Amino acid sequence: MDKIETVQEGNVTKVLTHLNYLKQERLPTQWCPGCGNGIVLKLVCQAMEKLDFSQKNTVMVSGIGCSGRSAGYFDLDSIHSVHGRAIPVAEGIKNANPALNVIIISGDGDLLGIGGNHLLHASRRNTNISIVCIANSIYGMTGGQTSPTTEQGSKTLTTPQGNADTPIDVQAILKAHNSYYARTTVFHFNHAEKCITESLQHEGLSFVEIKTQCITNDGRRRGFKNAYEMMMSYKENYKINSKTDTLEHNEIGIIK
Ligand SMILES: Cc1ncc(C[n+]2csc(CCOP(=O)(O)OP(=O)(O)O)c2C)c(N)n1
Ligand SMILES: [Mg+2]
Repeated sequence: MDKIETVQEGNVTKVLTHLNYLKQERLPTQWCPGCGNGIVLKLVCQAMEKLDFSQKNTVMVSGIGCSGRSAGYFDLDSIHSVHGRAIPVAEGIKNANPALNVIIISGDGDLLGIGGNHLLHASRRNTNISIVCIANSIYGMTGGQTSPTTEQGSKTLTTPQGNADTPIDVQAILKAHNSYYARTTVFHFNHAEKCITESLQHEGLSFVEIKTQCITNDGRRRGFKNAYEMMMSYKENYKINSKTDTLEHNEIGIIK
């Protein structure tokens, strides 16, 4: 298939060069209609383009899950690694060749659940890699079990009466070791792009927690009719705070 390079908007022809970071013959993605993962891919591509990242000098790593399929869509060296192990794989690549930009895109279950211990230690080492966490608050691929970012009281496949536990405080983990942490949502598109762009520029470990909707295995159990309603709930529930060193529960921003 030819590469999609332009789109016509009225009289204006827009050049979509950021799409050249993706294997366009693999599009559309396999993700469900309404899934937010495609938005994250686009944001990462735009951030890479802004920083003029070369395809030869950049490696994309994912773990396992719906979001774990992200790495395979990029037209550069990429690894769809094993569950929970995206971080050590990325650290290995970076240590072997520090000249590479090493980026992880993976899920909340993968990075904070089974892979949570690796995050603790990568943050302690402050390894110079960039992590983009697709935080859909659920184990999407396996049917909608609770994940470390599931809100307290949230109904999931494994907590039909509501989740009793509090979500993990990722901010605290990253802050403890002076690493870069940003929280954003797929609704706040420009904010999310800024968070990712700055994280790619950061020297040391960076972690962007991006709230993303899963209508299929999360939203529908919580009374949302469609993905649009879920995205509007991000607009409603999250406010940008660019003047703080600690984000409250309902705030999005950058801490570094
Ligand atoms: C060692 C191991 N344990 C369990 C699984 C089953 N499994 C596959 S994906 C997944 C959860 C992924 O959740 P998340 O990282 O949040 O990704 P999402 O599907 O939500 O994008 C699990 C438990 C596995 N593949 N390997
Ligand atoms: Mg998930």
